[in-house]
Amino acid sequence: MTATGSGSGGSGGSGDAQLWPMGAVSRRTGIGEHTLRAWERRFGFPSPERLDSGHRRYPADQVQRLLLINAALGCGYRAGDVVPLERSELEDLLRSCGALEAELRTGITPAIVSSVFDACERFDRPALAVSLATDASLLGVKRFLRERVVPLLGEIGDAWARGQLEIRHEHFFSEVLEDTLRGLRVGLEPAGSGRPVVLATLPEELHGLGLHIVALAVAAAGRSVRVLGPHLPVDEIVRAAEALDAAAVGLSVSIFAPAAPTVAAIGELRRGLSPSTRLWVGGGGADHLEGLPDGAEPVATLDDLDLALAGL
Ligand code: B12
Repeated sequence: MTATGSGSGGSGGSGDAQLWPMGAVSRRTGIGEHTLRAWERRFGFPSPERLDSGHRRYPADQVQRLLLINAALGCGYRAGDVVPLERSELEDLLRSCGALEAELRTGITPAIVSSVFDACERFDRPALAVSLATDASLLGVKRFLRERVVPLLGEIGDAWARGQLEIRHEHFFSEVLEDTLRGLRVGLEPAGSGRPVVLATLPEELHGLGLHIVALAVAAAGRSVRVLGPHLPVDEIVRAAEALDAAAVGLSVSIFAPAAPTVAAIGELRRGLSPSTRLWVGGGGADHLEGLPDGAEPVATLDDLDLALAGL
């Protein structure tokens, strides 16, 4: 493959085919640019592609392998022992010294947060998309959602609230994340079975990412799922649920949602739905809703979702 264009180019989608510039690789892996060049000379790895300008561009699988190499160095191995190893050999090695688990258990670190903020500030879609796709493949869907996606959204929201990131950066992150979540779900959807879970937000609720998070979790659990999207009139949700013979309707309610109108809309929805359709109310705002009608079940977290799915 010939590398063309700048680091911001790329094919979109899950990001697998995209190439990382050296600075982004260094920031993501914690391995200095000088070291990356030295390993390339000495060990033949990494082996980036070159632009016409001579600049290096790294495929995503090499970035993943570099992450594992860095973990092995942290375990006490020398570069000469681990840089030439294939990914599966590195994983075996790390498993044997317990480092893979330790590395993954670290969850979200300041280095990850700052590399994500950095990519947002530069609107660097390839870096962000590949970083998310890499984490998803290393962690698996469940842990990716719990240990990366949800904490990162919290960090982005806080950074926006204190003026560190602007709304354009948050929108950019949300768009790339939504594409990533959708891309992961599409691969799982054909295997989904049973009456579907239908997901939406109520009118005026624009926080729709929760729907994509939950949809991916539902698809990963092997259930059929339909996302209707945010800001939907109650009777439209009712009709969709009817048409699909939904096993459950899941609402995502953000912490921003005003309690009284939200509870009223949930009551109207419950009355419109068939008694055989469960109504789950999730999201950061679900905890603050008092007086939920009978038959509307708070299912606030992804752990609660697992239990609710098991009970369908
Ligand atoms: C992205 C974002 C936006 C985007 C949304 C884009 C999109 N496509 O979704 C946009 C730009 C639209 C937006 C707008 C606004 N936002 Co906003 N936003 C966020 C941000 C950064 C992430 C939201 C998110 O997706 N969180 C992830 C969700 C999924 O987390 P969660 O709700 O806790 O849900 C968890 C579980 O409950 C579960 N879950 C979620 N849904 C469901 C559903 C079911 C059925 C189940 C089982 C589980 C489940 O999944 C999650 C995993 O644990 C948050 C920061 C944050 N900490 O959340 C701010 C935040 C929510 N926004 C905020 C604000 C103030 C706003 C605006 C008022 C800004 C403005 N002045 O215009 C508007 C309001 C728009 C509206 N009318 O709804 C504030 C709310 C503060 C407050 N206490 O009220 C926050 C907290 C930012 C902050 N730190 O100040 N926002």
